[in-house]
Amino acid sequence: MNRLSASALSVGTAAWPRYRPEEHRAGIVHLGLGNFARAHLLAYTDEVLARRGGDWRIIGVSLRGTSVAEALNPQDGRYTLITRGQETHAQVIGTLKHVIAGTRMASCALAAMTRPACRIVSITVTEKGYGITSEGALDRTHPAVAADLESPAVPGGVIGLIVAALAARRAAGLPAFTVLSCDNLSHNGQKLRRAVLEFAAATQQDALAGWIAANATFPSTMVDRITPASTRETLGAAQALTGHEDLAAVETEPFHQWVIEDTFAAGRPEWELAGALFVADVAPYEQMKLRMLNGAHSMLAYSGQLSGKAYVRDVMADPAHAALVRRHLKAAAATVRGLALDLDVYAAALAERFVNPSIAHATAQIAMDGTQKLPQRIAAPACEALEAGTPVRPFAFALASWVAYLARRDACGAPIRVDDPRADALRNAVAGAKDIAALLPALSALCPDVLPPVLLNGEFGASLAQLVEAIDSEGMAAVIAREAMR
Ligand code: CS2
Repeated sequence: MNRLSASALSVGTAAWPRYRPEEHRAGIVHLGLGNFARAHLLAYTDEVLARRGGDWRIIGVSLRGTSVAEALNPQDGRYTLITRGQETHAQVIGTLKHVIAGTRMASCALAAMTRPACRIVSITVTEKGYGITSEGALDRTHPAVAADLESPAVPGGVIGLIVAALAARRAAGLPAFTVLSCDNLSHNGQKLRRAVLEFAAATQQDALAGWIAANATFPSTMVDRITPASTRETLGAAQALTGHEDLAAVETEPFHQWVIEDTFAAGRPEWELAGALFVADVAPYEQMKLRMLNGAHSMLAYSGQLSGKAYVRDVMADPAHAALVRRHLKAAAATVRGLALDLDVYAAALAERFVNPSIAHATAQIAMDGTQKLPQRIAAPACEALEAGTPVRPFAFALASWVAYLARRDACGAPIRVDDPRADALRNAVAGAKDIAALLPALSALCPDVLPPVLLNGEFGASLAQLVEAIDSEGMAAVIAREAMR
C-alpha cells in the first residue's frame, strides 16, 4: 500500500484538494500540530486556499516529540480528515507544507517565523502548553518559560519562540506578525499578549516589549470542533477511504465553529469563506463555549470515569447522566452575559453533538489536565452564579466529581495517577488528607483557581463536601441517579 503524498492519486471515495497546494507559499507558522489543529485551523485554511488561493499554506512546528513530523513529512504534509456524522466523509487536506521538530526545532522554527512571508503565528498547544497563569500573567514556574528565561536565544516554549522571533524581525526591519492563540483559555489572545510582553521585559528587552505592543496583534478566538485522539481504526478508515496508507489521519465531527477578533497585523486568509465569524469582542462567545460545552465535558468526564463510561456517547446513553449534562448546560448558560443568541438552542445542539454515536470521544482524554481547565470551565461560572443567585448545584457536582476522581484508588488500594501537570502535588494532597472531606481545603490551598476558598463556605461548601462524601461511600452511579431526581 502506497503512502499518502503530494503525488498520490485519488483511488478511494475521499475528496482531494481542489487546488494545487505546492503552488502556494506558506504565510502561517503553526505551533502545536495536534489533532485539533488538523481538524480545525488547517481545514478552514484548506477551504480558503481552494476558494480564493493565496500564500497561506502552513508550516507546522511540533514543540515536543517528533512523531507528528515523522508521520506527516513523508506524506508531504497531506493527511485525511474523516468527518463522522450521520454519514462519513473523508477529505485529503493540502494546507500543511511540512513539520519542524526534533533537536533543531528552535533554529528551524525561528527561521520560519522570521521569513518575510510569515504573517501569522497560530497556536494550539493546549491550556498547559503556554506558561500563563489563570489570571494571565507569565508563569515563571512553567518548565518551558523557566528554561527560556535562562536561555532566550534557544527557546523551546511558545512564549520564548514568539519573543525571539519578534526580536529577530525587529532587528531585521521586518514587520511584526499576528499571534493567534486557538486554545480553550478565556481571553486567550489578551493573556498571551500580556505574557509575551512580560517575557520580553524580563529578558531586559524593554524596547522590544514596546515594539511588540505597538506592532504585533493578539486576537482572541473561540474555537470549537470535537476531535478525539486518533486510533488504529482511524488510520484503517483513512486507508479504506483514500486508498493510501496515512499515519496522520484525524477524525472529527461535522460541526465546527471559529469566532475571531478581526485585529490582524499583516493580513489574513478569508477564513469567513469557510464559516469563521469575525467579531469585535470574542469574550461572550468564548464564555458560552468554555462554560457550556467544555464545562459540561469536564463534568461528564470525571463523573463518567467514576461510573464506568469510557466515551462521551456512553454518558449520553444513560438517561440520568444525560439529564445531569442538560442540567449543567442550563446552569452554565445562566452565567453567560452579553450574547444575543438563544442559549437553549445552543444547549440542545451541544447535547446532540455529545450523543453522536460515530465519535468515540474518551472521557479519559477530557479528564486530563483538570487544574488547567477547571478554572475557566467551572470555578469562574460557579463564583458568578453564587453571586447572582442562579443555580449552583451543577457546579458543586462537577467539582465534587473532580475531587473524587483525584482520590480514586486501584483494586489494591493504591492511588491512581492522574494526567495533569500538577499530578505530583495533587497526589501528595490526596495522600496527606486524613479523609476525603479534609481533601477539599488541601486542594483549595493548592489550586485556589480551581477551588476558590469562597466555594468551600456556606451552602455551596456544604453541598460540595456532602457530594464528595456520597460519591466516596455510595459510588458515582448511585449519586448520579439521585442527583438526576432532584
Ligand atoms: C474537551 C475539548 O478535552 C477537552 O477538554 O473539552 O477538547 C473539546 O472537545 C473541544 O474544546 C471542542 O471544541
